[in-house]
Amino acid sequence: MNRRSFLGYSASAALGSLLVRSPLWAGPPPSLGFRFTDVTTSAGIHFRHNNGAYGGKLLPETLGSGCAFLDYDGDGWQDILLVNSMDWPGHVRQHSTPKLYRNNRNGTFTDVTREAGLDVEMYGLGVAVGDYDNDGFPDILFTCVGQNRLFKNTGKGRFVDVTNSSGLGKRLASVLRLCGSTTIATDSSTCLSAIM
Ligand SMILES: [Ca+2]
Ligand SMILES: [Ca+2]
Repeated sequence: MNRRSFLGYSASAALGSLLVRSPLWAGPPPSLGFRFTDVTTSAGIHFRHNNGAYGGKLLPETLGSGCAFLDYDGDGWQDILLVNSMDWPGHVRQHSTPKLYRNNRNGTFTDVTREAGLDVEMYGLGVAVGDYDNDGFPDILFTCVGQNRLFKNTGKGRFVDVTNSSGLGKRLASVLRLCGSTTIATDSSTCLSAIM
């Protein structure tokens, strides 16, 4: 047995011994003390993501999309925002938008996308929530294939697209600085910074 064979044999033997003794192989795992139950449908969430796939096998189709919990109406109950993509140009088959679900405070949610002003097609991938204008209401930044979109929360149950007025128009990848007061403060001035 040469040196290389000996080292390979030793490594295999050590790994085998480790696996045999590992708790991972010692039977079923202990109870965690809790379980998750799928309540998507009973909670009123009827969302289907559209990645626009038509056979071209484009990279963004594989990236999925983001989601966020946010209390957009300030009632103290977390609402749900689900990012959506869309059909590719030249292969349009359906209208697909992000979805906003308002918390009904009883374990169910109501689709308020249209009345909230978010019935807007975009090839969304990710989302960030923050109060960029420090008015106490969380705003929404979608990161997209193409134009990123910033929606300002009016505080009256609606969002307004401020992408262009905020200086984000036609900036597909940028670093911007947004004044706000919430979770992504990067310095003592409590200003939000976003990197896209
Ligand atoms: Ca809420
Ligand atoms: Ca705000």
